[in-house]
Amino acid sequence: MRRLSSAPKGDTVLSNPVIPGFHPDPSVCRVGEDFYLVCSSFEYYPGVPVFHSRDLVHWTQIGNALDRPSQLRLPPDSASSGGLYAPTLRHHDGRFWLIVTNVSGDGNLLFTATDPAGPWSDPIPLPGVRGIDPDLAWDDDGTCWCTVAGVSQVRIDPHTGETLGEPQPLWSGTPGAKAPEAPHLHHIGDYWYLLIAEGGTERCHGVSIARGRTPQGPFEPCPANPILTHRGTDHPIQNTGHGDLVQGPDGSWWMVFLGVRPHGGSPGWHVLGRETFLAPVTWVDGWPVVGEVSPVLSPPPWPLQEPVPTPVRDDFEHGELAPRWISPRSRPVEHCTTEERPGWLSLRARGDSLDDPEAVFVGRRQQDPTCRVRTLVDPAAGRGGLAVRLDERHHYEIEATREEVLVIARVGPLRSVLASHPAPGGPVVLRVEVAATREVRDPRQGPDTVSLGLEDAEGRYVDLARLDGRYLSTEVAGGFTGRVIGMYAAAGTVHFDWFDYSGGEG
Ligand code: 6LW
Repeated sequence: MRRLSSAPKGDTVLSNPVIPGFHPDPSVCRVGEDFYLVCSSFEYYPGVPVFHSRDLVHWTQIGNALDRPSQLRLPPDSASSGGLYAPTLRHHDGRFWLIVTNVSGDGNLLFTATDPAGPWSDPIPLPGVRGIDPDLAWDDDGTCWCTVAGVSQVRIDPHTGETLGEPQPLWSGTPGAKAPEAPHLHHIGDYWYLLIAEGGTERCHGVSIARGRTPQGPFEPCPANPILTHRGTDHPIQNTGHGDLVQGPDGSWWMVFLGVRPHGGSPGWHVLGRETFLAPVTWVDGWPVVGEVSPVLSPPPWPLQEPVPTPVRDDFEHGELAPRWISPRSRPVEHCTTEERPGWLSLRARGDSLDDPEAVFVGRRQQDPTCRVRTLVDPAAGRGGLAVRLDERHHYEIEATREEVLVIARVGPLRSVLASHPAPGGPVVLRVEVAATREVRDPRQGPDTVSLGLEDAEGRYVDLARLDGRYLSTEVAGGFTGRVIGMYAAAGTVHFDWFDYSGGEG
């Protein structure tokens, strides 16, 4: 809905972010006419969403690379915003290679696949590679270099995970700038380019680059560094950084990178997490120059593909959940199944509220600043409902039992029941409406309003609470994720017939 809309003259408007919602740390590669892209997924299971595109503008999620317990272990005590950080995706020697850090225990892991939609291999551990944000690059003679945040590099055998030699420091970015990270090494023309992020992933984020004649350097920094940053500007897209480069089949160059869209007054709150944006890249004197970053994209110089719209409704008629559905830490079938009651998603509680890291929650990323979400829930054998989740300590929910419908808010150490309403009896439609702040009349105004309620027997919305969305923002909660909206069970078994998500403008 938001991705393509009609401009006044009937032209097509292409929106940036190209992958909206909590999809940070993009890494991209091209094989022939196909582009593939992966993102970080932190504490969510399955992990590392994989996207496909033919035009770099319209992306379709084709899977999650780590979708089996043998690939992704996120123990119950693993922290939110822990888990999987900053993958790199490459195609080499007829295979796809994915390297990612599981900061919640398993460290750096390598996976391979012939089809990026999966299945991906079991992990090849890399115990000798220390540091986050691992990158993979192959020299002309087949030597494989793994480069990590810091920035340092070590030669590895990607088939065994063995390190061959000691890590060597490469280039740490602008002197004094914090957090040199997100390295990606590309061989372009006569140079090896080392792209990094620096300044931290908040408002000072940026992308800088250096080049050398070999993958090991020495590296000469670009005189125009940072080549991308929005620090100190009032641009509607902030925190731009953590990029990767890719060349189109026509020879043009592009950067994918993360950014956020803050709303509201001061200091500005972003609620959708860090999203994936696209910008054109040109080359001047052997250095990349990042073109305009705009919420409206200029069309790339090739035919655009027909976008594949995400259906508004999931009706759970099919056994497998679509890849957009994610859960904190794990999703055992004993707790989440479409088999128990055909055409319904059944969730069996583990933990008695969303405060519990093991709570049974199945959600999808909020991808639009303004959106409406509805679900039909049958609480006859339990207690559960519809929640907007940032982490265990920050969530709003509307919860149904046989007797009543409650609105609950958890913000940091505080937990409150804010409203209650008698249950209408039988299955009930619960609703969440998020309205982004369009005009700031008060510098203290929050980013959006989250209202939670139910539908009466005539389908009319009964609004039970209207809450300031800032408490479910990254600026308040901290961390690296974004809002996920979904269904949960807090006692017994709760059945969901369907779930609608529709995004609006603004
Ligand atoms: C990631 C680092 C970063 O590892 O944030 O924005 C960290 N960049 O590169 C978490 O996504």
